Amino acid sequence: MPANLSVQYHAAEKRYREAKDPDEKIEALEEMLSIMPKHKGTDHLRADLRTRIAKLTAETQKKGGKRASIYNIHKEGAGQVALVGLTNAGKSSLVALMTHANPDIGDWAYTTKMPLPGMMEYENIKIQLLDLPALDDHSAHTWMPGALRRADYLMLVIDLSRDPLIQMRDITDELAKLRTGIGNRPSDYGIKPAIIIGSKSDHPKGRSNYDSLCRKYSDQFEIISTSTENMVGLENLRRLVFNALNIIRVYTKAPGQQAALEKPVILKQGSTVQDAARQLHKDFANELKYTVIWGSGKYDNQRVKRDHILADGDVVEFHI
Ligand SMILES: Nc1nc2c(ncn2[C@@H]2O[C@H](COP(=O)(O)OP(=O)(O)OP(=O)(O)O)[C@@H](O)[C@H]2O)c(=O)[nH]1
Ligand SMILES: [Mg+2]
Repeated sequence: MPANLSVQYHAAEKRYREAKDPDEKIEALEEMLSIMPKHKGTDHLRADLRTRIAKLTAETQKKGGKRASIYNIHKEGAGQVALVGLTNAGKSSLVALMTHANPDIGDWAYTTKMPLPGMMEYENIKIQLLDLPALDDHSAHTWMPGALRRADYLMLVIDLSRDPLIQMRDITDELAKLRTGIGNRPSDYGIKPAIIIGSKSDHPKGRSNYDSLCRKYSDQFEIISTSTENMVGLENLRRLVFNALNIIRVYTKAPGQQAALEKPVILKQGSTVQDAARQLHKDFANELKYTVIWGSGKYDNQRVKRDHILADGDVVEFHI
């Protein structure tokens, strides 16, 4: 075992050894895997962790795997964005408005008890929003680290009717307890990318609280404000989430056919023609003779090499 594994790794390993049920063991193993540095010296150990996770997952599935499936929300769409914040910040109200999901909303504390996914439409794609219990609801802290780790992005929901800076401090502290880092504060657990939504901008103090939030945090996070009461800022929210995910939409077509513009292939920003081909079929990329593209090339209808970097909206025609 490499000698330089962190204190956090050993803490996770201890949790793994002491865990009673397979789901807890899987959680701990996933955490060990996410903490472990990725280089040649850890290849073996990482493969071993993956094997153990696969074995345990197969076992829990055989037994019905109820607990795992309740808290482990299956990812769908172009990315998963988890909503985090203190109680009553307006997380569930946003999910209710932006998706077809039906979360409970209430002005009492700790309304949301379980993770609840909803699909948010952005132009021709869907992005999954994940409503979560309040970060200060400690009864959810057993399973929240896993949910936060699996999410692609965090949406910090800050209630603009209350002091935003105190909320940010409390959120950062609770996230640290949940073994998740954000922004430029040093973290032992790796930093999860995050955006900030200032909610309840309709409140009389909304504007000044938004301004003080931006003054302190706009160098670390993208920040916008919304009101589900007045329906303000919701289109900005869709666009901000899409941009944050760093994804592009590429339309593939066969020669002589129309591109399916309603069915983009979703790729990471910086992906190449070869990556797009591989997404269609894993062997397809090897058989590529040449590719013609419309969009980010210098000219439309241009032949490009397989390492050509694609842009959002490109149409790609593969010739094999
Ligand atoms: N004025 C105003 N009130 C809002 C807005 N969004 C939510 N609320 C109210 O804030 C309260 C809490 O909303 P929720 O959406 O349940 O908050 P939450 O963050 O999901 O709360 P927990 O589930 O307890 O973590 C409710 O009474 C909502 O009606 C808003 O934009 N403006
Ligand atoms: Mg809620």
